[in-house]
Amino acid sequence: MTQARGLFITVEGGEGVGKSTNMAFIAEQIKLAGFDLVITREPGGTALAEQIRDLFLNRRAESVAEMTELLLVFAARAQHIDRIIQPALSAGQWVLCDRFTDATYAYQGGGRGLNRDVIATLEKLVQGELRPDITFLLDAPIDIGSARVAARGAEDRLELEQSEFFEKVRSTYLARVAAEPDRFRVIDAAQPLGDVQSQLRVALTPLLRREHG
Ligand code: Z5A
Repeated sequence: MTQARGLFITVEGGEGVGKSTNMAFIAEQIKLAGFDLVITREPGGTALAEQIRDLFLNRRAESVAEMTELLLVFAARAQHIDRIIQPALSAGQWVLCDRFTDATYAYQGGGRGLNRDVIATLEKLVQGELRPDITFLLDAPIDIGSARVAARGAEDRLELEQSEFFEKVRSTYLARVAAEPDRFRVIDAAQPLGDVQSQLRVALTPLLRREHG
């Protein structure tokens, strides 16, 4: 019997909306339901891709060209898919990934203004047919996320951007939800953490009723 492909779940949203906090909650629910889970993130997920993440995020004197930024995230993604995501899914494991290509459309497309068709071309080249099955979008007004990040301190290169950039990121995410409503589960991340996790639990319940591979 051929192995059923695992479920590919991604978590997206602007800065400070609570992705890291809620990744742990989602992972716990999936594991409690008995599924074999790989938890990972982008950019990153392998040693080489994490090095690319550092190149991508570290603050530096030299400004980073928009196309360089785009190619760095797709270089990291190519490695991550080949070494981690695709093997896990093929083996029937579930993959839970903190950000994926929706972030590229939101940040490099919406935020930086790079052409959407160029991103789509790279998406097809690097990913083939691979797309997330389900995406949780943690959505909150940008001032809420910014305040949470500021309280945490030590901002990376992208977190230094102005609010206009983050408004474009948020509106691009919401436009993607409108274009693919079946894939996205939008969570109101402005609520207290307990309420955010209640929303996540409701959204996860039907997924966790699936048969084990
Ligand atoms: N990027 C890109 O440009 N293109 C791409 O293709 C990809 C990524 C894949 C790294 O992502 C950067 O890469 C990111 C986009 C870019 N840049 N930005 N900005 P990252 O995921 O590592 O960084 P981030 O988006 O900035 O995430 P973050 O700063 O780590 O925030 P978070 O994970 O969403 O939030 P958190 O750490 O879980 O929570 C922040 C604080 O808020 C923390 O103290 C929590 O305890 C608190 N918190 C969380 N939820 C709540 C609620 N509900 N109430 C109150 N307080 C809360």
